[in-house]
Amino acid sequence: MGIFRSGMTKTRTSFFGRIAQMLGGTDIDEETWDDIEALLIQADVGVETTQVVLEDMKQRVRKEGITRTDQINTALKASLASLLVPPPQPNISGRPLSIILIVGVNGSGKTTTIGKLAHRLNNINSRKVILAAGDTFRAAAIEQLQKWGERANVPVIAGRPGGDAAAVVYDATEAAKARGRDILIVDTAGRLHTNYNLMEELAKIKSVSAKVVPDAPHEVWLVLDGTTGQNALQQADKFREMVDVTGLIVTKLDGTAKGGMIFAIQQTLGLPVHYVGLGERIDDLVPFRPDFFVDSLFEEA
Ligand SMILES: Nc1nc2c(ncn2[C@@H]2O[C@H](COP(=O)(O)OP(=O)(O)OP(=O)(O)O)[C@@H](O)[C@H]2O)c(=O)[nH]1
Ligand SMILES: [Mg+2]
Repeated sequence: MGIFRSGMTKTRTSFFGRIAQMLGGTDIDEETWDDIEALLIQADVGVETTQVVLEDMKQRVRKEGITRTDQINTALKASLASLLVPPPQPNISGRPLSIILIVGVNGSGKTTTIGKLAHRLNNINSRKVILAAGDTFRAAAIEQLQKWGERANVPVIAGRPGGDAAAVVYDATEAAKARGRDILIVDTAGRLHTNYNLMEELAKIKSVSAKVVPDAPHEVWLVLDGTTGQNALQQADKFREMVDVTGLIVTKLDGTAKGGMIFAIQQTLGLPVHYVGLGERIDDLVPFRPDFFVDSLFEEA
């Protein structure tokens, strides 16, 4: 809970936390709804999702007989919470080797997230993690992943810069099996959906891993930069057309006042958010908890 509160400070102090002061103790009228609508849109909840929240709130207000604006916070919290679905357990146990493929646009936070995830799964959840440096495209990407591997104390399988990413993934899968590792996390180069070659490469990585381990990859997580707001939604649509995205990780929520985008993401995409990034340090990746998240957006009573 504490890490959500500190990570979401910008969003809380800029938007949601201000609602109590903004509303005071008068009776609810049209202006009240207009004020809430403006606040939600500024926090990047999105136009459509904002309407869903307002409708839901109005129903709650009617049902519970709320008449004064100072009671409306509770209804808002409840409406927001109802949009968020607790993520299911990731599909990464119950077999000798599970493979997680990490994808996303350039700079969304993939490699950093993999470092944090490796640390969490390896050192907190006691799973034997190994990493594949599948970003052979960007200079320094391999070294960056190797540094995270050292920090998280997990092995990294890498090839040559400029080499074939699918071959690296093949080698990593074989190495993972030979060394008895439980979870292979594959880093990939950042890409735009318009880059045909790189999108083809993703398909190749997918099929290579499936050749060595049945049904792999078991999870395909799209990393979305939380500071890009509504743009992230469009990216998600494009990636879904190319690979079977099974879940999301939303990063950099500590660096934005527009953390409301997570409500739009869940409402629009219906994909589970498994983890959120709330900082740059190794333990700043936390499993997503809707209840903690919503609470962190409001000032404590
Ligand atoms: N504040 C903050 N910064 C983050 C978070 N996650 C990642 N970053 C930063 O975002 C920047 C980009 O991170 P990378 O992990 O290199 O992103 P990437 O998606 O691997 O980038 P490419 O491989 O170039 O596509 C780095 O400076 C990270 O420290 C987060 O949760 N919070
Ligand atoms: Mg990277």
